[in-house]
Order: sequence, then C-alpha cells, then structure tokens
Amino acid sequence: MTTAPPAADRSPGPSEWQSAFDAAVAAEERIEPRDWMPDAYRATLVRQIAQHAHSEIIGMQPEANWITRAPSLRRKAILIAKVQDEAGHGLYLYSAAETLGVSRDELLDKLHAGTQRYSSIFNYPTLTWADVGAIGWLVDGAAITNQVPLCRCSYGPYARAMVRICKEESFHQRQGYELLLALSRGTEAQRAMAQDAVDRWWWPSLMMFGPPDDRSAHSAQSMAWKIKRHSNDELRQRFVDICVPQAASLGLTLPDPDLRWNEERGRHDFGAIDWEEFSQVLKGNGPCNEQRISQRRRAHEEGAWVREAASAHAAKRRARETAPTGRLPGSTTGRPADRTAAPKGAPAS
Ligand code: BYC
Repeated sequence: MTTAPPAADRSPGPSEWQSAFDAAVAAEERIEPRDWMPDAYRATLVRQIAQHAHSEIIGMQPEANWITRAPSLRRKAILIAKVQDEAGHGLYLYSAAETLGVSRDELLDKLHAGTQRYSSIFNYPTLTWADVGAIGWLVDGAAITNQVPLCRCSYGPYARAMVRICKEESFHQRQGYELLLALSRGTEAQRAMAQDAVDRWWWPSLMMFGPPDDRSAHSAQSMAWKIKRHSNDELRQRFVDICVPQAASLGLTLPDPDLRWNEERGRHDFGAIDWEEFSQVLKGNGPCNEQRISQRRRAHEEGAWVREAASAHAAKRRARETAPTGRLPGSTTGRPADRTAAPKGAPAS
C-alpha cells in the first residue's frame, strides 16, 4: 500500500496521515514498512512479532531434547528437519520485525533479559518420545489455527512471513499426528505413552491462544487494526472442534470430562482452563522457564564466534566486491587482470 498522497501544495498534517492509514486498513490494503503508521500500531507489531520469533527459537529446545534418542533413523531425520524449520521461522520473523526499525540483536537482548515474552507452551518438559508427537499434533495444530488468520494480517511483511510458516507448520502437525498414530496402534505401553503425552499437553495447548477475551488486554485494538482477525476464545474454540474428531481417529481421549458436543451452539463445550497455572507460567514459575532461558543465553554466548566469523566473512566479501576490478583495456569480464592473464608457460587453449 502507498499511504495517501498529501495535497499537492502542502505537507500533510498528522490527522491526514492517520486518516489515510485508517482508510487503508478499512480497505484491506497492506501496510508496508515505508508507509506511515501510528506509533502504537508499530509497537504492537514489534511486541507480537518479537514474541512470536522468540517462541520459534525457544520452541526448538523441548523437541531437540529428543533428537539423540529418536527411535529410528527416519524419525531422527524428520525431527532434525522440523527443529531446523523452527529456526528458519525465527529468522523470517526477526526479519519481519526488523522492517519496523528494531534490530535482531536488540530483540534477543530483551528475550535474554526477560523483558519480552515467548509462548507459555515451551515451559513444559518433554518427558517421553510421545511428547514429540503431542507437540506436533497439538502445539503445531494450535499454532496453525492461530497463524492461518495472521496470513491476512494488515502488516505486509508479517503476513507474508506467515504464509510460508503455515505451510511448514502444517507438515509439522501431520508428522506429530502420524507419530502418535503409530504409537497408539503399537504395544499397550506405546499406546499408554501416547495417551499420557496428550493428557499433559492438552491444557497447555489451549492456553497458547492467550487469556479469555474479557481479560485480553490487546485483542480489541489488534482486531481493529486487523493484526488479529479473531479473538483468543474464537480460535481456541475452533481448535477444540478440530481436535475432537482427530483424537477419536487416533484412538486417544482428550483429558476433559466436560468435553461434549453442544447441539444448540454447533460447537463443543469444554471444561474450565486453569488460568492461575497460565499466570504462573507467564510470571516465570512454569516447570521449565529457568532452564529454557538459561539454555538460550548459553547458546547465544557459545554462538558468538559463529556470528563474528559470519560478519568477518561478509565484510571480506563486501571489500572484494567494492575493490577496483583491475579490468584490462577492452576486457568485458570485469575480473582482475592477474586472474584473467594466463600463467606463464600455460598451453594455449
Ligand atoms: N504465552 O492481550 P493478549 C510455535 C500475553 S510458536 C505467553 O491476549 P495478544 C511453535 C500477551 O503477550 C507459537 N504470553 O495478547 C514453535 C500479553 O502480555 P504483554 C507462538 C502470552 O498479543 C516451535 C498478555 O498475555 N505463536 O507455534 O493480543 C515449535 C495478554 O494477552 C500468551 C505466536 O506467537 C501465551 N500463550 O494475543 C512448535 C502467534 N498469550 O505483552 C511450535 C502470534 C498471551 O501485554 N501471537 N500472552 O505483557 C498472537 O497471536 C498473540 O500474540 C497471542 C496473544 C494470541 C499469543
């Protein structure tokens, strides 16, 4: 979108920029990095995109925990690819955030200092191999439900990043489902392991959608700006309705005695979520909060040499590209003269 042109003979005032922005959002146009946008819109996007990016890279930890113990080479290769995909998602999202004028370093510093959040879900442990399946099916499933509408987010770079992320998440969800299906059709011990994982991940997955609508501080404004397209409760309900038949096909149960079809609503009713647990996890008191953040800080410190080497390499390339080419008169190759000249004594070709 190109924000509304000012009147030809004068610069636009703040209210004209605001009106142009409002009109663009109302017309379903995309806001792009160079367009004018309200400070609060920019700040909300930075908050949400950063939290999303942090979730992707912290989210690598629980599953990476099982790479060395995957039960077969095939499962190991799939899991490595999935964890790598999450790193890639982090990259797309940090890049999207950078278009808003914040650097990746700045955002990582805030994650490490605990002043920016990542998803509550990654503060739970992966106790058995079946947890890899439960994360794929439920956590990636919840992520897709939340993220598909973000492909229509009003901010262009975020919306475009989400398109690719959602395609990959949908593969992740299927691998989790397939893994759980194999376990649930396996031995009694394997089926029990799958059921136990689903029992532990179900409620935290429902919390991923955020607090209930009447306690969601940002939803109303984010929906008015078309950053969010649906409320937290709407998406949570959609997720429950999707999961119930999938659980039945898996031969597993969802750990909620109040879960039942409501004919009148045409949706499933489900039990009360423990919002006190959610609030404790957000305060840093979940089972793995400390471990996740200390591991992240350590990985960042241990990766310092890689960043330094990559920067040195990039500087070298830049220098090489901007150095005088040493072109021979009449040469069209642009290569330095000493490289194009045949070495002494070389056979004529
Ligand atoms: N965890 O006003 P609300 C993945 C915070 S990664 C932690 O409703 P909003 C994957 C919220 O930030 C999945 N905090 O907020 C990766 C706010 O706090 P502040 C990550 C939460 O933004 C690897 C306060 O609660 N997905 O799929 O309108 C492997 C009030 O909430 C949570 C995304 O990040 C939470 N669950 O709505 C496998 C999606 N929920 O900032 C899988 C993008 C809420 O005021 N994000 N809070 O201190 C969103 O769609 C929205 O930000 C949310 C929250 C729906 C999460």
